[in-house]
Amino acid sequence: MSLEPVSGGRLIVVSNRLPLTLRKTEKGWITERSSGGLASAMNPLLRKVGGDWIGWAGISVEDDRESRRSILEEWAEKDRCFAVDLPEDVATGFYEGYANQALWPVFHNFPSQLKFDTRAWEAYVEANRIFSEAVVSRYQPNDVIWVHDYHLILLPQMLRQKLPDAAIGFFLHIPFPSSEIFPILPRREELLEGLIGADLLAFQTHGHLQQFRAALLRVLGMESKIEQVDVGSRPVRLEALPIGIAPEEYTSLLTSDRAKAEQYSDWVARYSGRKVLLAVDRLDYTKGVLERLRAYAHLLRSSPALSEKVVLIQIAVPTREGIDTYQDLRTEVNRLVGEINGKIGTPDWTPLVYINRSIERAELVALYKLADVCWVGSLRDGMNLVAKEYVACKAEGDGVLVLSEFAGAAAEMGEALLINPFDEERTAATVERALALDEQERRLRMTALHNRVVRNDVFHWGSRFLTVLQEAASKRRLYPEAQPQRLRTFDIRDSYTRARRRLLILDYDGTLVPFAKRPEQAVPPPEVIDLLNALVSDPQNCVALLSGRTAENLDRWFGTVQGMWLVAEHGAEFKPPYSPTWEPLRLQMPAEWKNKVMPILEHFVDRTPGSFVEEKKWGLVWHYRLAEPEFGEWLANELVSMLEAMLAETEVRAFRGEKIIEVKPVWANKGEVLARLESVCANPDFIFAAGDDRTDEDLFERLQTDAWTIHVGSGPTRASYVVMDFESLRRILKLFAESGNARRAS
Ligand code: ADQ
Repeated sequence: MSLEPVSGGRLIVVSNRLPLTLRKTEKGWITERSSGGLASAMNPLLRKVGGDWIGWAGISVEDDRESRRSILEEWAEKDRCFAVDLPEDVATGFYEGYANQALWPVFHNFPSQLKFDTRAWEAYVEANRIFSEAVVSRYQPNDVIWVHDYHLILLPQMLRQKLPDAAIGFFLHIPFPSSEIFPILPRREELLEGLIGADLLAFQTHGHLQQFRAALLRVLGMESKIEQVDVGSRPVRLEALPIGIAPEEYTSLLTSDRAKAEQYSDWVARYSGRKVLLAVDRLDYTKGVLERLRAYAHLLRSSPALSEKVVLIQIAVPTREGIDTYQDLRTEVNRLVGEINGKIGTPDWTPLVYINRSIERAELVALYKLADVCWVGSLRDGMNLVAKEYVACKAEGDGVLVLSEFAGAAAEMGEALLINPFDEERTAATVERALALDEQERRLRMTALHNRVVRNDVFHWGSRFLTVLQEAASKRRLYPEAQPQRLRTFDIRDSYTRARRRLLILDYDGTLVPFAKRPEQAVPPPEVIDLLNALVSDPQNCVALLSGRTAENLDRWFGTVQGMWLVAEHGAEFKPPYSPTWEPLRLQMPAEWKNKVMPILEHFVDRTPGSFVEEKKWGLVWHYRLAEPEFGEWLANELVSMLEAMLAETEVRAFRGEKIIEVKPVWANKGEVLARLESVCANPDFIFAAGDDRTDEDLFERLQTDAWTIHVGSGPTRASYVVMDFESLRRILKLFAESGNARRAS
């Protein structure tokens, strides 16, 4: 797989931090490697692919700008790392404020840690804007832009406005929260709108992707497919792409670094006779360090046989220390470390080795190699690279991974021993089991994990992201050509007149007549009945009226139009011309699901003055045209989210229509009926289909490109043509009727 943009352009990576960080020492500014998962993963990838990296270089104040400048220039020249400078107040509000005290906690399901203030939000917007300018200034046509993570959620849309044609991808490294929690976030609409400016949105797991789709539906009322959401007529591709590591960055270190190899031998001697448990985390409350320490204390207290036989090495890198919560966490961790060693340790045994600093990569690898068990206890984590790094260092198949089921890694590392880190007692029991696992099982599990981590490495991930992004961008570029055109009456009349066999498929509400306040008020006026009679009277025509209405309703209104196909409830049943009876499209009974869904809809009726439920044979419809518009839309989103979860395993779905939510079987759709119509009206050389809402889109999608598919009204559509309203459509049908009459007369 290739990693280079096929467009011939360059790759521009944008993330909050660069892989290099500036640190002020007594001697002045020095360059250090950045810590954290994003830098660990992207650094090797970018070294291989080549490309520019745009990111923030850390807080700077006016008087030290000059002294930093030469270092930043060197970064740009040597490493192609381009630093964005943020004014100090913007940087603080953006990074410590909205990004890390609003987005981080809420995205990790810790709403109680949410702190919001408007100034921090404004700083977040401003920082994203400054980033967008930095990208625009480097961008050249055909470049591919890859935006990373929660700090830059507004960036895709900002870039789309400035660079409408650019290929823009976004990867979220952290989880996406459930649709119950996401709406808590102040400015949630802007966040979602920011994201959907991209061509590709990728998440660590399918679970996160599903939660994102649920949030889109609930907050913006936007429906999506599993792999795509349409923003107007612009498609946005959705993907789950679990990140990997560069295994050889770890495995090569033990052999290449002699000093570390010696240190490793020292450690092996020091811990001989003891089992080593290892934990490596940024000191963040989402990583479950406190919970781990408590579970460890529980284990030691409940299993005295382990006394002096095990050691837990906990590496904790300081992080975000400007934020109070992190300082409190550090204090509590320190207290617990003291308590465990003080109360459980002996003169010959320190049960817990606590290292509260960043360590070198080679040292980390030596520890991975040494550890009998790696204990990843995240309360919530996008992926967790430590789990993968440990496994990569276990080529011989020794070692056991204990992994939190709430880390994204759990979705693809099923051979690990999974824990619920909130359950102290059972976690302790699982760790005990890990320590005692027999060799055969250990090898079996570790070999499977190791092979997978090596196979699905970060290059594989990067290459897949860039391939999908470029596919998505080229698909979008094709879309404008597929935009519906205005219908030219001359062309269609000409085509109609020349045709020998015609299939005309018409929707009713919103297409032939305007919407009425209540469904029963939309009685067809005589003009429409005359028009339909004129069309069916032409023996070359096969006319079908496809509606969401019930069979009984269609009979009552169109029973006098002889020779027309009637299709009721979006395709659930139909009546051929001159037939006295209705036939179901599938030989099925309307199912019992209605008994479960009806009480929910009734509950929504109670909550929404002016709304009501219509019961059909095959479906149920909640109408809210008369409800207060904003409240109605909000409740409609709620209702669809609730029904989607409830009906997930069934063949019934909730569909949004024009001020309605319709619950019906998936197979009852206009696209399915088409096959039946085409089998009776064989080989038509003129196919005409007109409709105004989403149910008609199923039909347009099924029809070949040479069919005349007409969307009535505004909004996105797959139809080839649009007309303004029902009156415009009637004018076209009148033209058809007149040209038929004229021909017969001549
Ligand atoms: P992080 O939250 O930073 O990343 P993680 O995936 O565990 O979490 O990555 C941490 C990285 O830092 C690892 O590469 C690890 O080796 C390194 N590291 C940790 N402690 C260290 C120490 N003391 N010294 C040196 N290095 C240390 C975010 C998301 C994760 C997601 C990654 C990548 O929160 O869920 O896996 O991005 O997408």
